[in-house]
Amino acid sequence: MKNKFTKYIVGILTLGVLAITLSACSVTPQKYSPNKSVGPQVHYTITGIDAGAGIMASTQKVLPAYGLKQENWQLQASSTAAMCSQLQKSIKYKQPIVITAWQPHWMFKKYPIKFLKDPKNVYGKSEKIDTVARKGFAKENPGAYKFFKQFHWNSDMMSDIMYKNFKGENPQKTAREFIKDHPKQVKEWTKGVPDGHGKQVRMTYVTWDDAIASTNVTSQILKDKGYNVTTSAMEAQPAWSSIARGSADVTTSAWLPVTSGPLYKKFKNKVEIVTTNCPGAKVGLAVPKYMKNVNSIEDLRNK
Ligand code: PBE
Repeated sequence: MKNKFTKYIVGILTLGVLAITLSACSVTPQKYSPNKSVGPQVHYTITGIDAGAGIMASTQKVLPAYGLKQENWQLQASSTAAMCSQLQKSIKYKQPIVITAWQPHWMFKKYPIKFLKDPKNVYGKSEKIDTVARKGFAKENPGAYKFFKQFHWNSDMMSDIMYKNFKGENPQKTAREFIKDHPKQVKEWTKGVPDGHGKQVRMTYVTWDDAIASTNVTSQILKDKGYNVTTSAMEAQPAWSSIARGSADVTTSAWLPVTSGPLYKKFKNKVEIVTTNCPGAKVGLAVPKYMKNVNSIEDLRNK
């Protein structure tokens, strides 16, 4: 009798614990509510990317500039991939999320998101992607320099490449396909560029999607022209300092004037801006389009 009773109690307890555990696991955050302030809905958190990115530094300036610091908003560092998978999950359940975003990038092709207005222009009025070389590169390697001076493309071309890479295509293969599909552009970029005869070109880049795209395309074209091109992936700070020191020659992924601005300022005397290779870039915060009442960074503040 006693034994039976104990079993009964143990059974009830087990069920109880199980029920609590299951319900805890299945708690999904609430859907976005247009009638409530955004802050509490996202736990005053902006989902960001790797800490070394320029967009992270700019966002740290956004917090005080828009009065979000007082509300204890914080910027959470992660990675582009982690941020995008968080975004994807939120979109699936129509939950609120605020992310750091930039264009050109495939995220605007894949997800229904919108940039928030930045009336204080903390992220800059008009960003562009520049090619930056060490001082002396033009003189010592005029052929390759000429190519980089002539290398200009646009956001659409870049986004197409980035999206293919995102879907799992090999970036070198994507670059070769792009070169094959754009003979006119490649001809313009290589016009008057002499054969490299094995001359070395050392490129640096950070493994951000845009830099992977431009580094693969340019290095492949120069290789086809007979140059001996090396590409080294590193963090943003070493990528710039190696060019400044002269242990690397060139990078095609400087977001200026604002996003990579702090690094440019630091190394300005030792580097040269060769050209703008992609105009019309944009950096800022973004939210899913269903967050109807959030259209400006100013809308993040409690009403
Ligand atoms: N990005 C992409 C980088 C540059 C390229 C905007 C994430 C950044 O420094 O923030």
